[in-house]
Amino acid sequence: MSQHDKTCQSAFLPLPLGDAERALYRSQGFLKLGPVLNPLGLNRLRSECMTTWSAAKTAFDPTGTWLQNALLPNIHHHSELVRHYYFDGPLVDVATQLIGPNIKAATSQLTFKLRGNTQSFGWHQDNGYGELDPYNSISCLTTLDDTDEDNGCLWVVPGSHQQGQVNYVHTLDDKASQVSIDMQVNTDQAIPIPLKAGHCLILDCHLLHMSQGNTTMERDRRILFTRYADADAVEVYNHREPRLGRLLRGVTRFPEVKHYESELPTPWRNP
Ligand SMILES: O=C(O)CCC(=O)C(=O)O
Repeated sequence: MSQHDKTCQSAFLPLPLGDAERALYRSQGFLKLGPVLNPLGLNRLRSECMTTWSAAKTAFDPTGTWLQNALLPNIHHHSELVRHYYFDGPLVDVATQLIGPNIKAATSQLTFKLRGNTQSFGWHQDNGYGELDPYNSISCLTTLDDTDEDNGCLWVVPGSHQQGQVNYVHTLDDKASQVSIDMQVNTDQAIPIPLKAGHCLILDCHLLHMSQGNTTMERDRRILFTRYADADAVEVYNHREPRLGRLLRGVTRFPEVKHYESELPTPWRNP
């Protein structure tokens, strides 16, 4: 490991899960973990993510879509610390404990609601947007700011993952060819999940969740979203082609996953 890699690693804090936490995850479909980063690591992660965000995005547009206002994909292409966090950070060990020994990286993106971004993101299951089989992928939402109900923290329906995939329809938003999900959901049991900056919310792929807008004018709500899947996970919506992403632990039956590198610019590929 290079000196630089060691410096990145020292930004992260280990997240060993006990039996009680694993049992809680199985029964409620989510886990609050943290802190995941030390204060210096959090500052650096926030700064690298914000630099990338500012270069790519314009100010909040109330007539724009969620994709335009709040989402930036493949953030690990742009930030070295995100790459380390996504590929070698403590969440990879969490994934092995919740999914199994064979793990691949499935998604990295920013979901930012900067101050005044009042758009909500409706109830959904992550497997409704990108259905992966087996149905055990995890979404990890690492907060870069303190989050609460005022600035758009996540809401979940505890235990809702146990019903599996809920019926949904995709609606095409003609403004940006955006796919959104309309879903009838019983949200009587919904609870907000406020989190301190540098902590993480882990979600089962079938857990119902949403977020309200950020109605504050002085506090951002920035989240680094990473998703991990079984190394053999296939995309149900894409003729069951294997989801491409770096193999992080264990083995895969798919050579294209085992040798997958093309997502990254050459200097950052595996040697
Ligand atoms: O960042 C948010 O407010 C919601 C993100 C989310 O639920 C998702 O990307 O699945």
